[in-house]
Amino acid sequence: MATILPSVNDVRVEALQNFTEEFGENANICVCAPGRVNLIGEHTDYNDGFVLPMALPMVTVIAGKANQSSICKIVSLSDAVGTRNLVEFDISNRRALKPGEPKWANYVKGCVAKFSYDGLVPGFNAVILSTVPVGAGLSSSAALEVATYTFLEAMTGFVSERLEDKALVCQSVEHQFAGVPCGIMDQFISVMGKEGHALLLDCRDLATKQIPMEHLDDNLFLIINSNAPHKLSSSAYCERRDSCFEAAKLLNKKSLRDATLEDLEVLKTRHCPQITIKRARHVITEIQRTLEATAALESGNLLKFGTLMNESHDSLREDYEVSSQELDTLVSAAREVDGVVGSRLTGAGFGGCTVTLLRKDAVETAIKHIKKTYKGNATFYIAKPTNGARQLEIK
Ligand code: NG1
Repeated sequence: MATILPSVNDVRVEALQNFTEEFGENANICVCAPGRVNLIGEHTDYNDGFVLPMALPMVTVIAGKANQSSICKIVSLSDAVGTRNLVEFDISNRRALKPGEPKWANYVKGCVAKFSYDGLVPGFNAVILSTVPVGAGLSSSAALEVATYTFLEAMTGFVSERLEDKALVCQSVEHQFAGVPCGIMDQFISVMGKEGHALLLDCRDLATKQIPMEHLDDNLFLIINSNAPHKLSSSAYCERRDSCFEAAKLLNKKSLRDATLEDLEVLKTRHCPQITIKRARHVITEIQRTLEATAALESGNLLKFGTLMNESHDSLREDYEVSSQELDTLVSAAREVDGVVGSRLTGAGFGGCTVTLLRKDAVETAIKHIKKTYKGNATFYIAKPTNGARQLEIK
């Protein structure tokens, strides 16, 4: 059986109750922001390419209230950061806030520091509760940033005019307060997710297109968490990013978005290391696959979509070298099941999750077969596309 996630409403109610227990009064603001699964377009966001993520019913909820002081008192109850974690910090000079310990609080501090509002941001009490697993490639960090930013908007009444700007500020928090030089995909989808849709995002000009998932008919996306967290991911992520920038520079191009397969031959003549050529080949082919996959989804050609998912995984394994034994086992076991249309790793790689497109009537057989084959303890979730960050009722 796939794991049944608590509904957003359940998480909301629990967060509000916990706030009352922690602070002895009721919260007057409650917000949530979702994690995401990327269907295709991996390691393309920082190369100005295309990505196709969708927002998940896994969410980070923040319940809170301004507290008439300049102190933020925040309790995190997320699985992510242990059972109960309290942090306090002074925001009288919020622009001067710096990252520190505990690490999880840096996402909150960063948003307070960078919130694009010139007025006074009051201190506040808050409870954070999340169902987005950490280190699984489902964007728990973006969910926390975007939820915090949405909370600040609700508290101050200062709402970003353009959703793009909100996502960009949250990305800069990830860069400067978490030290992760990520692309723009995670924050965009957490802000802009739409029920029943995936989001095609052009990471160069930030143009977006909501892609309806109505053609899925009797099929669905299954997320499988290997529960093997991202290993080596931050150093390996930076190395690959640097290789891509190096390849673009050798080609005198702004980014690999502008490169073609012919350029791989040019790289050979410019003494480019073989490994850099492989990295570039993944990015160039993945950008193309993402566009083809979007067209396939729009026209209901799911077989084509599945084939492209498989090719994406193979390219991530062979050329980008970000898969792992656990992810490869999950993907190949899934592909052995009748009714599976395509399967690939999702997110940065080196652990985390896979995403599989399959017929609804094949789900139980697939889960059984994968559990038998996979030595670790995998968790299975059915992925339904949901809305992006929003305010929730406080009643
Ligand atoms: P995950 O898998 O959530 O860590 C990372 C980056 C994305 C993107 C993907 C690969 C972070 C926070 N996000 O996602 O921007 O580059 O890898 O497609 O590192």
